[in-house]
Amino acid sequence: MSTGSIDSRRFRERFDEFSAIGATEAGGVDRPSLSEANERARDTLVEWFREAELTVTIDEMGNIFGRREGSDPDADPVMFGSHIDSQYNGGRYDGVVGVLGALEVIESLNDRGVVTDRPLEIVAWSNEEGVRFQPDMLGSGVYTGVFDLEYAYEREDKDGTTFGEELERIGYKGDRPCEPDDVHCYFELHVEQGPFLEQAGLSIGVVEGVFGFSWLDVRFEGQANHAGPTPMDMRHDAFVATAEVTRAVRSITATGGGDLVGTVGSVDVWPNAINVIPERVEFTIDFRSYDNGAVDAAVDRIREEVEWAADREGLEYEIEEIMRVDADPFDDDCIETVASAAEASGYEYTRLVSGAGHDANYLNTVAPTSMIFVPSVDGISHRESEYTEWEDVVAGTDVLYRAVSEKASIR
Ligand code: HGY
Ligand code: MN
Ligand code: MN
Repeated sequence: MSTGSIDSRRFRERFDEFSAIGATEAGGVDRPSLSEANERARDTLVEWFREAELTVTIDEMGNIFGRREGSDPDADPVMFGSHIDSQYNGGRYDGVVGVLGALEVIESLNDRGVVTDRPLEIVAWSNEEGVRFQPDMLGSGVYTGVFDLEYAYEREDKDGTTFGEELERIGYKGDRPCEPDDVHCYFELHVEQGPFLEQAGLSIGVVEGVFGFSWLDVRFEGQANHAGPTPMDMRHDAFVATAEVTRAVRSITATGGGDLVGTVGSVDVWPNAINVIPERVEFTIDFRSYDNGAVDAAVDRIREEVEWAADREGLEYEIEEIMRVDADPFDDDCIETVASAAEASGYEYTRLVSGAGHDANYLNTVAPTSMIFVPSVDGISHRESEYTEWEDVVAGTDVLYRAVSEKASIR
């Protein structure tokens, strides 16, 4: 059944088949970057891209590109896509809606025999989530020159395996140079991963920009000792300092103003035993805001809090900023193209900025960029129960089809 510009049934069947790859009992997916499930998902996608008569290329970072020629071979392509790696036990929609939605746009153009003026290039970026290998948006970050290839290949997971080794092992270390092409513009369809569209009762979000964010790695080093006989005034407890810094993150965001958010998401305690005073704790801090100054101030403040907590407890400490992305607005013309596409499709929409990071953050540094959001039920994401109503996925893909078609025609 075709609604608007795309074939909802075909798209749904493909989405369900893809969701079965690395599916979890609770209805999510476990397809972290370069894992066995991610490899199977990649293989499936490459097969589907080829069936859609796309010319498939894989670059040095394992980014997967599918190209459809236009009538003007010299014209810069319209690029659109997202990512297919997931959180550990994450949601089925995060990233995948943007990649399979892009493929559905290609299939629908094929159905109609439409030849666009400009070439089209759809893409699945590697390592967007940044949970197994930090930082996130690594594939698009190398493509846009934010990171160099060697840095990316050396990223290690918690077992000490490197990104480069894993990319080689799964056969996705391609030979297409991972560097920016002349791209006419970039669109990304994505689930909102927040509550605003659902609260507003709208299917479409026209995204005007993405929060800036900072990721910090903190390490406290104290002294393991017996939890029983060691008097409290003789302790150097790495976890107590961690708890104090975590409270400080919360108080900084409470007073940091505006949309500042802060999270301590990953904590490794050693030796992590019930009757041993924690000797070492390594943990992460994630600050975000659409105001770059607010993120800078939060990072400066937490550096002080880390030092004070270490002093109070008599600990060694290290703090390293492992990633910093600036917030910056998307391209006005691309934003208006998405808004007009939503109007032409008959969807009400609102304009908003994204609290989640996306590959579009980096594409925005090399090509005019904007995004299309569709609602997340209960604002849930990065969780197996992540869910978006299918008609909203279709609506977003409809808008993507129109926005891409608009930009792919040369007047
Ligand atoms: O962290 C993020 O916002 C994205 O999911 N990588
Ligand atoms: Mn995502
Ligand atoms: Mn995500």
